[in-house]
Amino acid sequence: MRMSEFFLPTLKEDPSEAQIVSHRFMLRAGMIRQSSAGIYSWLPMGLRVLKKIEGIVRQEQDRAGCQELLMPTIQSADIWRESGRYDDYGKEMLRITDRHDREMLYGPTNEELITEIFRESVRSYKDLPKLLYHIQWKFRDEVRPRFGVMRGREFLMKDSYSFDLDFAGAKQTYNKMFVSYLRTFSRMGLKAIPMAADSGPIGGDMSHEFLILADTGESEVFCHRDILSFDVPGDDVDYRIDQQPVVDKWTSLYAATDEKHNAAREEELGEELVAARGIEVGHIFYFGTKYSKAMNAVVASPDGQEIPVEMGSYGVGVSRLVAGIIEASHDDDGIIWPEPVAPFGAGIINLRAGDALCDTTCEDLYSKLSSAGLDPLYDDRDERAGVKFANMDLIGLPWQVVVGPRGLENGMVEIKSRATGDKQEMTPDAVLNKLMAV
Ligand code: 5CA
Repeated sequence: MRMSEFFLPTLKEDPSEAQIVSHRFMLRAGMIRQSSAGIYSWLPMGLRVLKKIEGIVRQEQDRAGCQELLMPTIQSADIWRESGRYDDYGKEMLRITDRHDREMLYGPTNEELITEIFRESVRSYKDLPKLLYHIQWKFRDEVRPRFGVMRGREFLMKDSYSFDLDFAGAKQTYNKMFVSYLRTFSRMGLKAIPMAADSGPIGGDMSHEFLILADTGESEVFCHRDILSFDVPGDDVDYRIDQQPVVDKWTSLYAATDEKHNAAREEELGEELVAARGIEVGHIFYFGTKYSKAMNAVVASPDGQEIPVEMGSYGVGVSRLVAGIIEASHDDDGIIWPEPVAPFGAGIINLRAGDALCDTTCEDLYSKLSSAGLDPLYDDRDERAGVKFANMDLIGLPWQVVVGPRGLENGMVEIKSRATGDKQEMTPDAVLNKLMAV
């Protein structure tokens, strides 16, 4: 992409409505624009990151044997009456009446709809287990939408739903999702800590939240410092084997949100206790037969009896993650994208657009990096160097290749790592080799 053609409305000044750093940088870096309270448009720069995050979430769900489908945003009130949640959900639910006076709603979550799909199609224990997910916009009419996409009203969620014959199977599925979440967040450069949690309006009796640590997190969290250095299972993870040992390890040390925190542990753990703030990026639930009983989702068991299926649900805040990653990775000048979620692989800064040698060197780098699939963003604008540097730091691409007349006298360009600030002079060919190797 050439910056001169890119739709990138950056802001020089800090927007006054932004209270936290991710909101400020998302607005300034031209990623999002508010359309109404808690509802945002995703501009090209923001959408690129959202898609990258979605891609990682999808890969890790698929790897764990979860199958993608797509349910609508608008649901019928009828199924929510069956589960008993239509009234319970209160004002958070956006209710709509269609032209035939039928009551509809914009889905805040999908337990009811997936249970309806399941009960119409699955009859026998032989079809179990099943694990399904979708990535779809949700709406919750939050009392206080704030912090940009961190707590929006409309937000993108990945939600998975599991169906098992018995508790043992359901627990194994829960463990699998637990481990796939550790992997998902780790691939985005995040350290997410699972913490036992209350299940709230979703219900059930086993639940973990996944929190990333950041100063601006909404919840106060406490954990044993050793959890921060636990290993996450690698690409060779085998989900056919029960992941209970991994779950046991990750839940063996103290970790709690303020709701569940036991102050007595502070003295006991002393120096080993980390008190910080956290952002909830995922939440998993086992709720047994809560929905299957209420909505009559039954299967024939091996001995011919009809029994309600055991269920769980597993959510990732996809749009919240965009803000969460920025909270965890930035400096005073802007965002520092971890490579796997960066909107572009590298930026090329032409310090003197119009200079023949600068232009041809940049064009050559641009076309070779593009062919190599590195997706470069080329700042070809006729702007001052200071403006270009500030812009590139703000949008936070992992690598910046700086091409200027002085370096080119010796055939050299400069490459800078956004994360470390390290700069190295090298030939354009050496830059290509270096970037292709990362
Ligand atoms: N049905 C279950 C699991 S699929 C569920 O809805 N869980 S949840 O309520 O915990 O939401 C899942 C994730 O969505 C949360 O962990 C959080 O990361 C994200 N999320 C929830 N509310 C919002 C919001 N208002 N804005 C942005 N992200 C949100």
